[in-house]
Amino acid sequence: MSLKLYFHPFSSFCQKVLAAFYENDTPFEPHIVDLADESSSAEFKKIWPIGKFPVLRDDRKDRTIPESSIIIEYLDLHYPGKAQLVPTDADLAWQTRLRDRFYDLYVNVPMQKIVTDRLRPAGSNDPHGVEQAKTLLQTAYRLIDQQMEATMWAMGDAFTMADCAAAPALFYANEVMPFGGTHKSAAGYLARLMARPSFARVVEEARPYRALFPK
Ligand SMILES: N[C@@H](CCC(=O)N[C@@H](CS)C(=O)NCC(=O)O)C(=O)O
Repeated sequence: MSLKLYFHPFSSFCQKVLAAFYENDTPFEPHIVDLADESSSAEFKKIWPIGKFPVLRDDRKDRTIPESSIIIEYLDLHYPGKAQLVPTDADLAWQTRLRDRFYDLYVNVPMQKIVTDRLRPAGSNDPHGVEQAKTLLQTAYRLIDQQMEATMWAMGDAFTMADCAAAPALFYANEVMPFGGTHKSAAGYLARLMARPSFARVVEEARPYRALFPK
């Protein structure tokens, strides 16, 4: 098999890419990376020294592709399927990328800040950083709520890369800072994402790892 995906099923950025793979039933060889395991982590860093996943390896083209959005763009270009995740229309494409960036940078990243702070050793927490992350998430929720008042998916009727980014970001953000009671349109959007077969499968496959989520 040409495509190998290095990932962890519980990681939000990996889930974004898994949703894209499952949208198109694109075959790949799964390589689960355990960053807590020294040898698994060292092996992975030989492929991508930055050490962040997901990373795609395409043996046929001899390419190593890190970064969730770039992986989805690469799949769309070289392994297209029934769902086109980045529109060919240039104007729709930049708007899709903008929304993808929005969910990564203003939902996923602050959500991770809140979660990973809980994993820090006692005495090394960053309460100021966590407060900033919560404020950013609050602003993002408001904008998402407004945007989703009248649309099905982030870009309208078509499910795109922006929805792949939104799904795990909103799913985990809702765990750390629930928005169901305050942002009804955003909550409706999350419910649609959860019901989407590609993401429902991602959530199901991550279920055995739920104990990793710090309370
Ligand atoms: N910009 C990257 C972010 C990837 C990322 O932050 N991945 C997390 C897991 S969700 C990770 O590898 N964390 C491990 C670490 O930072 O050591 C992308 O879009 O792929």
